[in-house]
Amino acid sequence: MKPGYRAGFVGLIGLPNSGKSTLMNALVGEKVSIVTSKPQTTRRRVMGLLSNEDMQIVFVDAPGVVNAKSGLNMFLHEEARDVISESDVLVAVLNIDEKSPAQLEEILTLVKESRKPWVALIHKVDLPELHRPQILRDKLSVLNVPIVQGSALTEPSGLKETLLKTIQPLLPEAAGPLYDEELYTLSTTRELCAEIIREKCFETLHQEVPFGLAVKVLIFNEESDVVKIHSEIMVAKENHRPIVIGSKGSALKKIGTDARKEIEKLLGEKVYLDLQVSSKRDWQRNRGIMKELGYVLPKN
Ligand SMILES: Nc1nc2c(ncn2[C@@H]2O[C@H](COP(=O)(O)OP(=O)(O)OP(=O)(O)O)[C@@H](O)[C@H]2O)c(=O)[nH]1
Ligand SMILES: [Mg+2]
Repeated sequence: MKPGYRAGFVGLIGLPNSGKSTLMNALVGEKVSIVTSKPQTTRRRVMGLLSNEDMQIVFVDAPGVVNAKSGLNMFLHEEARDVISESDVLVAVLNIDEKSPAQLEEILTLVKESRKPWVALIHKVDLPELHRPQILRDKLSVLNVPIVQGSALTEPSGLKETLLKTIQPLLPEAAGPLYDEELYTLSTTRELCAEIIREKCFETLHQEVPFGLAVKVLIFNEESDVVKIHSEIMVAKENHRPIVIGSKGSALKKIGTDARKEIEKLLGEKVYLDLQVSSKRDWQRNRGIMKELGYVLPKN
């Protein structure tokens, strides 16, 4: 390895909808994290890897920071805080369209209190400038922290270059990479498929339905020329089932077709996708089901 080689975990921390997953995908150059226009899309940390001759970064895309003391939202709250404590470097993703300055302050406080090296990213600067960015810059200017600004949506490569230059010196020195340099994510294929299906549910369904919905891949069979995937879409209320299915099955058909096309692209193979919709009342408050879905709550 070159002298000065560095490697480590970089947590992307911000409010829901601040563009963390979009940024993660831009940095890694692959779609590893799902993106929707709805807040609270990311539910569990997603790791995306970037390796070059100078460094290996494991970017950790965290759920948006929310305050909650129970159920799924408490899991999101804990997950974001765990990512903060387990990262070597943090990027505070501060979106200029955030309506609540108090919540942006909260992100800054969380990141500062971690005492980790961090970078402030003023994000979504392609949006029309209101008075907010200047207030944000003024606040940041007294914190003695590197400030980067950009848009992962409209200028991903410029933002990537600037962010990497800023992050590299903050990473720990390392004898070599932490993971195989060919890897671009630590998610399993099953997890990626379940997330793609969930993304299509978020895109197709509205109001509270997507927030109470979870996806589990039950069977993933690659033995024939067509990959067979059977998956369950779980809703938290019985009256959400007919909404997910839609009139004459139209909503479920759209979710299935959109998800199948994207999974086929991911796998480079033909896919048969079967989706069943089940309802498990208030699963977001049931520790057993949450654990099965990988949303593990702390004991107390
Ligand atoms: N205008 C603009 N929109 C962006 C930018 N980055 C992301 N978005 C949009 O913002 C929305 C949320 O993006 P995500 O990447 O899912 O945001 P997130 O922070 O991961 O959200 P959660 O997972 O819910 O916490 C999507 O509609 C994106 O297309 C940006 O740089 N500019
Ligand atoms: Mg996200």
